[in-house]
Amino acid sequence: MDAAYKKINGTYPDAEDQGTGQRRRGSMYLEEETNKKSEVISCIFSLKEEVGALAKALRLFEDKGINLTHIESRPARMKDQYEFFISVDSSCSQALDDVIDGLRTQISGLVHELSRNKQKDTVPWFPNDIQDLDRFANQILSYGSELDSDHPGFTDPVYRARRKEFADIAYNYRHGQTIPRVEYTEEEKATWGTVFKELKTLYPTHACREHNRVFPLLEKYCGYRQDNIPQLEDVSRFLQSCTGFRLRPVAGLLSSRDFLGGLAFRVFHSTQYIRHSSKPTYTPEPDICHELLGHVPLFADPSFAQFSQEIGLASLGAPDEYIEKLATVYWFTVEFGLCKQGSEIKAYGAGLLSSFGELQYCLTDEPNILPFDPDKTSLQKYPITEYQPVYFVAESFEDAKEKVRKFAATIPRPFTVRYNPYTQSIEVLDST
Ligand code: HBI
Ligand code: NLE
Ligand code: FE
Repeated sequence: MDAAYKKINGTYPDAEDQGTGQRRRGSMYLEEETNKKSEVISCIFSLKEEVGALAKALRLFEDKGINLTHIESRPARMKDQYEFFISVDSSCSQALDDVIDGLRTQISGLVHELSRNKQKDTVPWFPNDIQDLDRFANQILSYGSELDSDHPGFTDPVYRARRKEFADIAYNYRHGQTIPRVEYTEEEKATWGTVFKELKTLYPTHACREHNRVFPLLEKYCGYRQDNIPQLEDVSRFLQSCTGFRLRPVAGLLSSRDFLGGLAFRVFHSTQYIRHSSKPTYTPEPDICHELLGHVPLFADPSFAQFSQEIGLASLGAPDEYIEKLATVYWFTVEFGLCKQGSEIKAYGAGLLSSFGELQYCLTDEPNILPFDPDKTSLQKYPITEYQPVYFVAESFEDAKEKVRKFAATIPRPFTVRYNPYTQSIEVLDST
């Protein structure tokens, strides 16, 4: 396993689920997820809640000699139904076809296959309807073991147990539900307080004007305060009233394809847990500080919201190598972007606006600053566990949007897509 991200199909961070990640020192670069050799195949099937239903389904796997590497259950959207999420190794690919057939005909009408080695020349699956995003919940990635073992929370059993509570909220969440409120501990509130206070003193000089314009509204309407961690539900409602963007809780990192797909629907997958108290300055993982202080203010800005959705729409059904490029464009804009404002350069990337360490660093003369140009930016390598050595500066959100649109037009797709906000679904227009 050589990828910086690795699929664990489960709850973060579970040592039992960790494979043997190759250790590399110094900077760790994001590698193409698509180069993973050993694929896992997953599927979800639903069963009526009755005695023996699961045993019957599992017998199909047993009969074909398939070894399940993962199984979990959750209540289905339909009443009296349970969903089972299972994974098998890709060596079972052929036998799994038979089992899926068997499930469909004998036991459960509803079987969704989630990740199968893609055949050449086929368009990768993408969500068509906002409810389809429910299918992403179990597809969580972990950083490689280098990060896990370096992670200050890795050896803290209390922190790990807490992370599992948050993961369960996200796994059970369905589109349209109210996001469960969380009572944060005193320690968690103290961590938030430190991050909030330090960042608030930097924003007037370091953050872009759009961020500074929205921040007071979040203080007024969403409970943004040093002594209070705002609730995702309240923030999501606020965002919906500004730009139609909404939040949905997520247990950890999604694949680039899934994550960008959410943006096409103006849905932002948001973590709910907070970083470990020992390192408030910078964490490589997204956490609630990152989402609420970094991302949320900009998703309330109409021009930026549209820019983000355009990246999402461009990703739908795109070939793997273009997903990689779009994810890189996303990284250097939405996550770590700088922009010109008058004669100055300011930060608009959420990864900068949520780290009081990197926010200061990014405007010193230490890093390299290059002009934003998707053709070049999309090819730039970057570390994911330390301050960025390179940043790209956009002329404005409008200019960045125009450039990304031109770039997206070069993605080979036999169709174009349009979002229909009335039905919250994707319209596919044949362009062949
Ligand atoms: N998943 N939950 C979550 N949050 C992110 O910010 C995120 C992600 N997956 C990928 C990702 N960000 C980006 O780095 C790009 O790959 C899109
Ligand atoms: N480094 C950021 C922070 O410390 O808030 C998080 C980045 C998530 C991609
Ligand atoms: Fe982020």
